[in-house]
Amino acid sequence: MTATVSAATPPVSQLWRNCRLLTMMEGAEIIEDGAILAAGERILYAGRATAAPPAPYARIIDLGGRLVTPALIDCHTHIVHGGNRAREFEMRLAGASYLEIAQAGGGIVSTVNATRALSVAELVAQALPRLDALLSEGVGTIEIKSGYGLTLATELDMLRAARRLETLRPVRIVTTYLAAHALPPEYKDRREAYIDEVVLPGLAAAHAEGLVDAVDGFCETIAFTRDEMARIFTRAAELGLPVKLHAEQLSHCGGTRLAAHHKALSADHLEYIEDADAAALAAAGTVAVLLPGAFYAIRETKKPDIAALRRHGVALAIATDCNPGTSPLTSLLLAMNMGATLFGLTVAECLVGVTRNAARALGLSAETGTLEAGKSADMAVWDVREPAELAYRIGFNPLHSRIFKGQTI
Ligand code: DI6
Ligand code: FE
Repeated sequence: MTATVSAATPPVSQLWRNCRLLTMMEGAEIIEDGAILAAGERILYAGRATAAPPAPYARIIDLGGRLVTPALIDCHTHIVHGGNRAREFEMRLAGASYLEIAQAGGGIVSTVNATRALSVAELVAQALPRLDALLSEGVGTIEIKSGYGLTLATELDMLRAARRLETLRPVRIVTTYLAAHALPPEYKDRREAYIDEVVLPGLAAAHAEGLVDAVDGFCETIAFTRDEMARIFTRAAELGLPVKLHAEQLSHCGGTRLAAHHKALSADHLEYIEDADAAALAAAGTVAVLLPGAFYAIRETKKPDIAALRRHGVALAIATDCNPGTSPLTSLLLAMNMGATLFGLTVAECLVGVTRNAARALGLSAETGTLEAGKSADMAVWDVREPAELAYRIGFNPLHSRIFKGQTI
C-alpha cells in the first residue's frame, strides 16, 4: 500500500443514514436503523442512527433502506499477468490432461512467457478489466501476487504494475511476492540456484523498492518443498515481512504446518488438510483462505475439511484466486456462492470471509474489514434486503454504490 497525503483542509463530515447495517464486527447483529458517520476517510461512528453523535454534518446521504456492509476484500489474487489460457481450457474439454498441456508448452509456463513479454504499462492495461470487474461488486481492497515473471526483473515489474493499479482506481492494493510459484524452465534441475539467484535477491530488491507487503509460495510436489519454503520464510522474517502460503492444494505436503510454524497471516487452498493442520492454524492465529473457484475450475473432488476448521476455531476467508490457469474468476460474489454451495459454508461465514477475516489474512484488521470507529470508511451499499442475497444469486450483481475512504464512487 502506498501512503496517501492528507489535505490541509479539515475533513468533511458525512452521515449515511436510513440503511440496514452489517458492521461485520464480532457478534454484531444486523442494525435496522443504521447510520455511519465519517470525518474525511475515517469512520467516527457506525451503529443505530438514534445513538449517532449530533449534527452538524457537512453532508447527509439517505440510503433508502438499503443494506450496507464493509467494502469487500479479495485477499488472494493473481490479476496481474499476461495473456490467458482459453486455448488450454478447450484442450482440457477435449480430454487433454494437465501434463499433456504442460508438455505442449502450456500450463503455468505459457503464462510466464506471456507475462515476461509485457512492459509494466502493458501488464497494467491487461489487469485493469479484471480489477474493474472486482470493484464493480463492491470490493475495496485487493491482494495481488507476483509469480508469473520468475526472473528478478519481471517479478519486480509485476509488483510495480500492482502498485500502479492503486494510483489508477479508488482501491487499496496489497502486494505479495510469489517468486516461489513455479520453477522456470531455465532452472530445471537447478532448484537451489533458482532460490539463491532469483527468489532471495529478488525479495531483497523488491523490498528495498517498497514493492512487497507479504511473501508467499506454492508448497506442492510440482512446485516448492517445505524446506525450500522455510528458507524463503526465514529471509522474509529478517526483512520484517509477513508470510502466507499456497498449501495442501493438490496433495498433503505439510505446508499448512510450516505456515503455522512461521505464524503466517494465512494458509490458502487447504483441500488436503488433516485435523492436526487445522489445530496448528488455530494455535498460530493463521487465517484459512478458501478458494472455491480453483476447486471448481480444476474439477477437484476433495473438499477442504470445513468441519475440522470449524471445530478448531480457525478464521475462514474466501477469495477468487483470480489467475489464468486454475481460477479465471473475477467475481467475489460468485466465490461466496461457491463457498456456500461447494464447501457448505454458511452465509455468515461467507460474509465474514470476504470482510473481517479477509482483512486479517492481509494484516489489515486495524484498517478495514468492519465498519467501526477509527477504520477507513470503505463500504458497499446493496440493492438487497437480506444478507443471504449476496451469496445466493449466481451471476447477478446487486451493488448500488461503493464508498472508498469516505468517497462515493
Ligand atoms: N495454485 C494454483 O492453483 C495456481 N497457482 C497456485 O499456486 C495455478 C497457476 C496457474 O496454473 O497459472
Ligand atoms: Fe493462488
